[in-house]
Amino acid sequence: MRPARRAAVAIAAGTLLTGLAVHGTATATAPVTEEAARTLSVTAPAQADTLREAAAEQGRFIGTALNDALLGNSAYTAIAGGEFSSVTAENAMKWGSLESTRGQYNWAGADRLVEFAAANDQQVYGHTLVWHSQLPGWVENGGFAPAELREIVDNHIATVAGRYAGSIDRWDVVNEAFNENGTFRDTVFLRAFGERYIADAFHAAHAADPGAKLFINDYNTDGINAKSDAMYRLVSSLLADGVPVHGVGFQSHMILGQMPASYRANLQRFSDLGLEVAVTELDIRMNTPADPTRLDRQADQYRQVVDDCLAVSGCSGVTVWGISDRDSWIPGVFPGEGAANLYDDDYRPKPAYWAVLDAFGGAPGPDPTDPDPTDPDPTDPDPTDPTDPGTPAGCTASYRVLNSWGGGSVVEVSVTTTTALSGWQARFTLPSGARVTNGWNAVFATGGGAVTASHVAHNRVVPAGGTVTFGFQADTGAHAAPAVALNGAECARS
Ligand code: 9MR
Repeated sequence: MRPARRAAVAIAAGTLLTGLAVHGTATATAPVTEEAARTLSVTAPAQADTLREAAAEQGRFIGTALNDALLGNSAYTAIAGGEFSSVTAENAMKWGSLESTRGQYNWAGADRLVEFAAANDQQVYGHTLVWHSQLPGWVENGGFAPAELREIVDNHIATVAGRYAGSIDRWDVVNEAFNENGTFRDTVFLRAFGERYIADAFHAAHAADPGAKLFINDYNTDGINAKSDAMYRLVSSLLADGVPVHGVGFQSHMILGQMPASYRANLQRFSDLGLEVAVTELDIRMNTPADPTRLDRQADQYRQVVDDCLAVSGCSGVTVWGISDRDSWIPGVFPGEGAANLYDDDYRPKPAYWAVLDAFGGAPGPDPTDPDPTDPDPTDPDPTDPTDPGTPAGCTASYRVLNSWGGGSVVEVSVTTTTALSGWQARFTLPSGARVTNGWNAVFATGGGAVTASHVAHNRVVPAGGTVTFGFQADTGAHAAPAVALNGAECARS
């Protein structure tokens, strides 16, 4: 069965965060009114204020690795859908996740990712078809004769790439094929077939999904060194042999202060072969706890990566490996290190986020001289501090249950403010401890039925007389509209 791409768009379009998307959703449920159009115009940014908008203006994608287990977390999905234009499955498309038992596939996580991407108008970066790690024991230790292993590998590639054909923009066909000294890594595949397993995998992937761009991906190939030289020789010979290889992925798991000086030149030489290059798993780790000096240096290093990608015409985009520091693989593998991502443990954007946004030509971040840079305006609510309601605003609010069923409802809230805001929180209470399960145009926190909806980047600034509209799905059926308070002041109903 192919994932229901169209259905997913209709169901989950609400997780989109762009202005366009909001009105796309409105179209599905109610005609776009003149008032709605005005709302769009007051919130439309002069300069891109999400990573995905800014990157798109440069003709690049900005991606993240999605952790399937976190797709129920609304703060996580709001960022994943709103800020990124490409998603890679952090684990869900690996052989060990999909086919831990021979011939028995578990598609649930990979399907969810593809559906999430369709709902959020995102590209999908498939990761990964042939890799020595996260390989099920039955493949690794099966003791198969080469002919049988050939069939197993071909079947796996045909089944996985075939299932998602048309939904995947790029596939990491082969991952981490090299040792640090540039020799081929000793794997079950190399032992059975020699290095031709790589060309064979590309042919098999191309046959299964002729539309996908096929990549080879590795780590510690970020600068010019023995390992990236070996990668360069390999892809040159694959191209010469007519193997359908289209791109090289540079994982870029970096250490603070250790950006290879030859990073740009390295990307460039692969681009000069006519290949696409992409930064595929970027993170920049440091000793923890992080401090402001290290976070600023990290921001500079992130900026440098984006600058280098933008300077290389074949560089199609940058994927960061996960959203927040809290969800990163680093602390588990490198104890005492972490803080490697663009968002902190509480999903607040770090200096690195603002640097990436700025490097892509987006809106400038907070003023570095601001004593509380996470609080957009001390007179308005600090989105990171639930006890700071900011300056109360005069407001009117409408709370509309658009749709409901036994255990769920879809709600849209519109709030019009009499005073200009540069940051806002709307609060209201759901019946008997119900929760927001996902939402759009705001970040939601729920506790005991009380809901706080805080602005997101694109609707942070609201002029006097302006309206913000956000919505959510709740795990409670039809219910009466509660009072809505904006920045601590209860709004008149409209
Ligand atoms: O981030 C992934 C982590 O959750 C897994 O446990 C790990 C298993 O090997 O893989 C991590 O992702 C890796 C990626 O698939 C390939 N390049 C290195 C990444 C970090 O280890």
